[in-house]
Amino acid sequence: MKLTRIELHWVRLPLVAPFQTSFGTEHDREALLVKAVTPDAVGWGECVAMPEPGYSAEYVDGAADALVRFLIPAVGALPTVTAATVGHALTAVKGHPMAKAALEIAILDAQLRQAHMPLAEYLGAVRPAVPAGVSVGIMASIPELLDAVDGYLAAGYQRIKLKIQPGWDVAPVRAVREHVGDAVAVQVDANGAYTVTDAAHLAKLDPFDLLMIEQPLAEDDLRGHAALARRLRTPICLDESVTSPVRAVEAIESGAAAIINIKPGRVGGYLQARRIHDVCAAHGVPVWVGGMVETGIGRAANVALAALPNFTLVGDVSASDRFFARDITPPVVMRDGWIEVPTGPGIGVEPDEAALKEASLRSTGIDL
Ligand code: NPQ
Ligand code: MG
Repeated sequence: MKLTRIELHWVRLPLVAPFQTSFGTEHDREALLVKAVTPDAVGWGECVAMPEPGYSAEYVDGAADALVRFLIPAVGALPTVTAATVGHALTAVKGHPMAKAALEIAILDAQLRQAHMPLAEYLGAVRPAVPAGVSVGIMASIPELLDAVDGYLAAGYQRIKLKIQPGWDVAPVRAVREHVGDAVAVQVDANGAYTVTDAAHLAKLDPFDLLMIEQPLAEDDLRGHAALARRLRTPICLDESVTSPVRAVEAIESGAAAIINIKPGRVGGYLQARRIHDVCAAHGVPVWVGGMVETGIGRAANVALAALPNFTLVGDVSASDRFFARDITPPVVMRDGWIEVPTGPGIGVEPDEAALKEASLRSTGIDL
């Protein structure tokens, strides 16, 4: 396949409600979309970096700079390109996994559209639909939190994830467990807001029968997570810490993680995400697909990934309307708590011209 042009599109979508996590409060989603143009097809990818480096070191304009100056020229220099060779061509550039992932999936989408093959089929999906889970932000009060949870359960979500931080942990989790009863699947995510000295405090979450506690400690603290795991009954899931298949094995073998959250952006792409899925399966460790408040572009691709066999836990795979009144693609929808895996070629969706125009902040194109 010959790449003729790459475009970057900066977009901003208002959120239906503010989304607060331990690293900040978002009122809208600013994202970067990558369009790969070939003589026979175009493909789309989404860079999940946020405007500020709060979740990880990457941020939108840094990712765009890395793409324009290093990553796009590196794939542009290839005589011919397929998605399976993109990763190798980009290894000379250190870091920037979210930027790399966006470029790779845009190229893969173009390639699969040309081949009339859905992304799910290419990745090895084994189910036609995936269960929908929802991530619930930190709220101003417990009654507000219970209202939000009630709304998501009424909508059909099969699993609730509560964002926690010091000062918003035991009391809201207790309140939710008492409110929803024992049958509802609940887990929590701290985005690294605690330290290992909080072990006794975090053990107070044990009575609430949580599926897991996600990333309680800092990204680089595998030893701390292993030590914490010995103090908790609640299983530990790692998100930010797992940046590669090697890191996944380290996390598993050190006892730091019993479960792994896989986000294609965090690990450098859907192919790397599949490798982590495979290595976790080989270790008997279940995985689930994380979310980064994606537009329909990234969301549709995540649904395809979640259909692989070892994605046995419910992911942060929500309908578009969890976050956006108007997505830039036809919305990803949930029916009876399930989201259908796209069956069209490539990622199965593309931006709606008018919606993209409305959300657009700016764009640039590089002819190759
Ligand atoms: C997580 N996601 O699992 C994250 C991180 C996160 C769905 O909880 C705007 C854009 C706000 C991306 C908040 C979920 C965000 C974001 C949180 C990503 O850690
Ligand atoms: Mg997380």
